[in-house]
Amino acid sequence: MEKTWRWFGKKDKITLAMLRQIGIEGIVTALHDVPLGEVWTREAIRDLREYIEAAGLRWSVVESLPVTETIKYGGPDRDQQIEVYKESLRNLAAEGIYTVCYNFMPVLDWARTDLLHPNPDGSSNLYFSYAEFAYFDIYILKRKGAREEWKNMAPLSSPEGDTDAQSSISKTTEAPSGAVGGAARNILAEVDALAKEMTPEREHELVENIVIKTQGFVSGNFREDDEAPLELFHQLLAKYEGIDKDQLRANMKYFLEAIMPTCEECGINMCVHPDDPPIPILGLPRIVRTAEDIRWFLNAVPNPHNGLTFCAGSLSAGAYNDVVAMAREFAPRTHFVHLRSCHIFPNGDFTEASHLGGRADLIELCKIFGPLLTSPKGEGLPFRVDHGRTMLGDETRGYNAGYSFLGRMFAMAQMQGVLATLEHEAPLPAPPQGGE
Ligand code: DNO
Repeated sequence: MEKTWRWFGKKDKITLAMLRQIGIEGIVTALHDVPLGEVWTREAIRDLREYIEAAGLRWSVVESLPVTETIKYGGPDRDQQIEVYKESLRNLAAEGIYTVCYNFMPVLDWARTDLLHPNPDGSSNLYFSYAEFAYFDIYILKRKGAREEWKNMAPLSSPEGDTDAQSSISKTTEAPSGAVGGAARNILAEVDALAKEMTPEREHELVENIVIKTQGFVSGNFREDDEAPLELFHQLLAKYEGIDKDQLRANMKYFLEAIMPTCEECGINMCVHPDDPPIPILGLPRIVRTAEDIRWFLNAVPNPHNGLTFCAGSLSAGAYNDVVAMAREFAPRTHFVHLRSCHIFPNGDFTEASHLGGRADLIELCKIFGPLLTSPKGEGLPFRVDHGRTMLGDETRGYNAGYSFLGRMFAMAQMQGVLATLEHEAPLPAPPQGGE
């Protein structure tokens, strides 16, 4: 596998020179300064590519080329936005960048309620609490219908009608005795109890965590300097009125069918990132969260350029996902891998486990993905460690949430060790000579 690292551009406090020292081969990045919906010009791409190459690295993957909301909800300007997208794809390919990660999550990209959740050993992790997220939805956002939806929410239950998912819940989730069963959890009661002890500071922190600190740097809808993020939230949510799961699926299919000829022409591999967390939130449908969903979009547009970012972390946060079985099934259409693993608590809340622990079984995933090559030149399938603990002073350095240096470096070293051991046990065949 190709060892890559998500780097946030020239302003990133983690420099390319630092990454060279820790064995990174490829860079995962984006043109973070280009406003949403504008073309990525060839000049701007070339400038960043050359900067990366001058440091002895290569720009391996784009994460993300954002799909604007209008494409997701099917607004009147979606065709124009798809043309913009195609032009950016052509420009990327012309500069030699062929792997493009994106997501199809409405309004909110990834979500966490606590960005520095303390671990017993003194380091900290990202954490998702259903009750706190529901508090944000009901008491802060005051979204219409939210109370009713949370009343029926059972964090550990599988999506309706998905029998694979149902059987994997029992296989993969430990529930210590005396624990609250997910299905029986009364989230509303927890939210109301939380409301009694809530302070303005904690409310502010929740908004910061859910809207600003997690979204601001990923080229999503919200920016760090947004003065009225909640208003923007409501405006965006309103665009999705009447958009259910089937409609969102139809819009994804429309987008993929429209861009596939360009991808074929330029050799671009698209890889959608799963929904994180893999649950419907804020009354919005989420369509890349289970094996059934992934099967659906791969079959709906059965073109090898339409593929998946296998984010083991996002998938392992769903109790109904058997991550190893999914890796086996979807490896042939996987163009990019995020190595990360979650631990789900008995009540459904989850945190990010060590890269050698949790539900995802990253060692087994390395066995599955390790031997796969992405090009005739013999480059391995690109992977990056996703997130990582915040440790040993990372917290004072101003890194983006979930993107520490020492914590991620530690996780990367663990994965490098796993890969080296596997290769030692079963060496890979030499790559074909001569390239394309
Ligand atoms: C969060 C990331 C996501 C991801 C996008 C891809 O840490 O994994 O923001 O980059 O969803 O489009």
